Amino acid sequence: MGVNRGWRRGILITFEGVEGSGKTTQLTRLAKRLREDGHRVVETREPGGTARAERIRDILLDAKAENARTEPMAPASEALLILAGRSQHVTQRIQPALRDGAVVLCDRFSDSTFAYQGYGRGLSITLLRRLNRFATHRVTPDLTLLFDLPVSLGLARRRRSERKQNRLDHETQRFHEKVRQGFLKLAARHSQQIKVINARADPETIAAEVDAIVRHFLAKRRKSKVTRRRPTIQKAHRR
Ligand code: ATM
Repeated sequence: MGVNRGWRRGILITFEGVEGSGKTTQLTRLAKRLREDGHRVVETREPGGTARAERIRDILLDAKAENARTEPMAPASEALLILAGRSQHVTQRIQPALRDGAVVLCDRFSDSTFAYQGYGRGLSITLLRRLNRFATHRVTPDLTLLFDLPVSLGLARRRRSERKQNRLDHETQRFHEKVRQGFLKLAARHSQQIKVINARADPETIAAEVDAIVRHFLAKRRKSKVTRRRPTIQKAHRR
């Protein structure tokens, strides 16, 4: 985790997964529940999240057939555009919100870059991590919810939805499979940060699981704040 984890700051929770995993719906539901509990909540997404970054998103996800045929996007170009948007998003929106003590809920973040551009496109994860550190000023998620489901199910859900298909939706099933496996590898390696949720379940069951994970995380964080304060008090007494 990054150097931004002092107890005075807010919390960054990211939502990850393959297409059609229902993460966006769950983000909205969690935001509502946290607000009811009195938290200040910022809902945002990537690619995008600020006016400039949303313009970069448009370039990235443009699915116009003629563009894909005549000038496919180079993987490095895709990665750098994503990171350019992230830098803008982090400095202009996420960092100020965290400094303000908000709970930031972000629909996709760095782990999507490692899964899509790393495992999916085959770019070096080590290089992507270095570039990502540069783009984010080392802002890392405190907690990541990974909504996992079989690719065929996700893509079928996506096709049934009313949302317009984007450039990445047109990628092969094999590509999306590599992305899914990439996410699972990341989760296995960073199990403290990334919690895997079975996205095949019904929305109510998923919402209850999300709630339980987030409540547990917040309680643990409150406890660690208290224990972190104690040594300072004892030191003051000794003087
Ligand atoms: P949403 O559909 O979740 O808004 O994401 C848009 C696309 O952006 C998604 N593609 N599909 N299909 C994944 C892609 N993306 C990346 O490839 N890398 C990233 O780092 C991010 C944040 C998103």
